[in-house]
Amino acid sequence: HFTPHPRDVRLFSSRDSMAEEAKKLAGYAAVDNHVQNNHVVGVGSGSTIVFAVDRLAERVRQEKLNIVCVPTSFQARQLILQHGLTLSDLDRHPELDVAIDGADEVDEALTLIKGGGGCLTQEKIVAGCAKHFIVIADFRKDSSVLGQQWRKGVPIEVIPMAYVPVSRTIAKRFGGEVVLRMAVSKAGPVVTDNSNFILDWKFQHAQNWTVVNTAIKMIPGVVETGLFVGMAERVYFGMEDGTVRIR
Ligand code: ABF
Repeated sequence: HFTPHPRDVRLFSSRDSMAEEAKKLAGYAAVDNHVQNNHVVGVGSGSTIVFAVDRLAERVRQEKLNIVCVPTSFQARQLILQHGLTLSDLDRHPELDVAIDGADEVDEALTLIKGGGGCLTQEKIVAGCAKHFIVIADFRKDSSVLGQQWRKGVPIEVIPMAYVPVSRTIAKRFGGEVVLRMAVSKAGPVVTDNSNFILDWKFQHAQNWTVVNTAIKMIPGVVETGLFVGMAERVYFGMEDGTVRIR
């Protein structure tokens, strides 16, 4: 067991609480700048989006906005309902004005790694239906090259029966290591909202993400990758100094 020195405990928790504040700054700024009356809004997953939904609900109440929300996950659906927002889906609203979502890592070109929470497929579908896809994140997600901040690899959703051949193909063609994501209890694999498994591909070095993303998607059994290439229009980073940096 690792027991940190009391001095470091204080350091850790202050960085963490700074990150929480930063998530809030990013979430609030994105909602204030990109959501207007009569908008259909895609609601992402994770912990940062919680702040955006808080702000959205506040604005709906205060400004009497008419907003419809499309969720990217079971969690997002619960958030929308708990906040008393209007829940919809892609059947009724296949075209969204804006989608707002978190990310695990963002590089200079706005390429994202997403799916740390396992909701990448629905997140990519919803983002793809939005006129504007806006990402919110704290300063820890900002990276010049993917892999510097997020160490867990690229999440890939697969059909359960294909997880072994897909893992082998990816490792053989692109290097690195591919692991099946296990539940916290270790009793079995993580199962997604779509009843699939998640592989985490720990790549060794930066790649041409456009090429790699397309190639991985072509492997039979792959449902979706957590690489979001050329999708994000803008990223809001909450910073340690209390400002918001927009890329
Ligand atoms: C979703 O939640 C995911 O794609 C990403 O993995 C994660 C980000 O979560 P958080 O905001 O908690 O860092 O957006």
